[in-house]
Amino acid sequence: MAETTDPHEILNDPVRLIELREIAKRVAREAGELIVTDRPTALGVADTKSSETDVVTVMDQRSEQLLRERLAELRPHDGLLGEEGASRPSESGLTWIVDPIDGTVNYLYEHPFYAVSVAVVIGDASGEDGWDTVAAAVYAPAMDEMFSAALGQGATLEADGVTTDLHVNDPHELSLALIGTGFGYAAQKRAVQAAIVAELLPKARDIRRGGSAALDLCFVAGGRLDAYYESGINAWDRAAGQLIAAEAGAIVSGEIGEKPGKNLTIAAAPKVYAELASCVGAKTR
Ligand code: LIP
Repeated sequence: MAETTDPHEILNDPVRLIELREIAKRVAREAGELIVTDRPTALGVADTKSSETDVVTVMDQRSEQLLRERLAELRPHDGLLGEEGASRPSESGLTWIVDPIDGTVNYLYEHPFYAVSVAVVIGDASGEDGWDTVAAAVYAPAMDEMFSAALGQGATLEADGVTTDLHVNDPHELSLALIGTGFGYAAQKRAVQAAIVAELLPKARDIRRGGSAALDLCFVAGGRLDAYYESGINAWDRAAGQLIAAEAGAIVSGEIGEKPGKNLTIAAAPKVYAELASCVGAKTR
């Protein structure tokens, strides 16, 4: 695939966007299959990060190694940013942002809600929001579900040999909305988040805490959640899911009027977005 000098030209090139989406799906599926087939019988914790509960397994590391190697083969001039440390500067203006296992604690506990998240973005991927996703795939191997999207081309779910276009639900008010959220690994942050969810709970239909931001965002896209919000997630947790949710009709932001970021990520069906954002915004700072 010939590379142009201006990466922004890809925004007007549906064929190239489709090619990037297919690469994202291919490598996400390969990594997803690896973490299932090669899972050791006695999987342990290889390392911890921000706290004793923020764990890394050998399969997080092997999955990211596969993603790094395959993307270097398929897209040698693109950059790379991975949760477990993979990093490569971009020559093309495009960067792949990957989470080798999003929902690592679920994976460790053999809870099926985990995924490989692969996004390709345009812009400065070194920061929280100086980039925009142009193609994405989130593959949940335990459920054999492939969520994907390309900018301006909608979002789909591939499962059981069937491809379905994804569209958000249409709840008319927050009290009828099923809302996903998540919590950080630090006790002090969790106390703040608990206070916010305690205020929200009586105002919503119900709350779900799945454990994978990437899948929570895809579940909003597919109408399995009406909205999702979380404070403290990283670029690799959301880079793919935020495009998939937006392409399915969700309003995706940080605080109202801001891009999603470390402080806050919201993806919501349009009619409940403003009410949810007013409940969870600002207080998460
Ligand atoms: C996870 C996020 C999730 C959050 C978890 C964890 P990880 O990412 O996807 O939304 O609530 O605490 O951070 O650590 O499994 O890649």
